[in-house]
Formats: sequence, structure tokens, C-alpha cells
Amino acid sequence: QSPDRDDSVTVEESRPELKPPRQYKVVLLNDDFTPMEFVIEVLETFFSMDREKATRVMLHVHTRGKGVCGIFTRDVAETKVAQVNDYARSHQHPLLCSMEEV
Ligand code: TYC
Repeated sequence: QSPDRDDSVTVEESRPELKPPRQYKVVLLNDDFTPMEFVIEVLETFFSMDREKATRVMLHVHTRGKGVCGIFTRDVAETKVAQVNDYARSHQHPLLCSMEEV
């Protein structure tokens, strides 16, 4: 074997990533036109809520103006927001979903 040839192998052990991922609230906003039943369906479909929880969250948004649907990492939150807004638009409802860093 050639003496100037370095065949040593460096082994690095992975260290745990210490920073927790940033978290985002996905928020639903009230409006005067989207039917209550449609909002309940959205909460069941995209946030896996049962009917009771979906109804509670919908009524909270209806009376308080906005409400939290869930807390997710950025990618998941962005996907949920896009899915809800696209779904609402495809049914001609003005329902708006947005996200806020926790
Ligand atoms: N305010 C709507 C109504 O009276 C119901 C509604 C609830 C709309 C929650 C949007 O995010 C919302 N039909």
C-alpha cells in the first residue's frame, strides 16, 4: 500500500438535535357567510375532530371571531391552511384559515 494514501475512516456519531422545531397555531376566522355545517365538516375532515369538538370549535370561532384548530410544525401548518382555503374556495365560501407562530 502506498504510504501517502490515507485509508483511515472517521466515524461521527449523530448527536440529538437540540432545538425543538418551531410551532404554529392554525387559526380559523369567522365570517358572516360560511354555513356552520360547512365549518364543522372542515374541522372534522382536515383536523380529525369528532363532531362534538368540531361543533365546539366552530361556535367558539362564531362568537369570538377566531379560534385555534391545532398546533403543528411549519410545513404541516402551511399544508392545512392551503387545504382549508382551497376547499372553502372550491365550494364558493369565504372561510379563511391562517397561521401564527406560537
Ligand atoms: N358566522 C357563520 C354563520 O353564522 C359561521 C362561521 C363559523 C363561519 C366559523 C366561519 O370560521 C367560521 N353562518
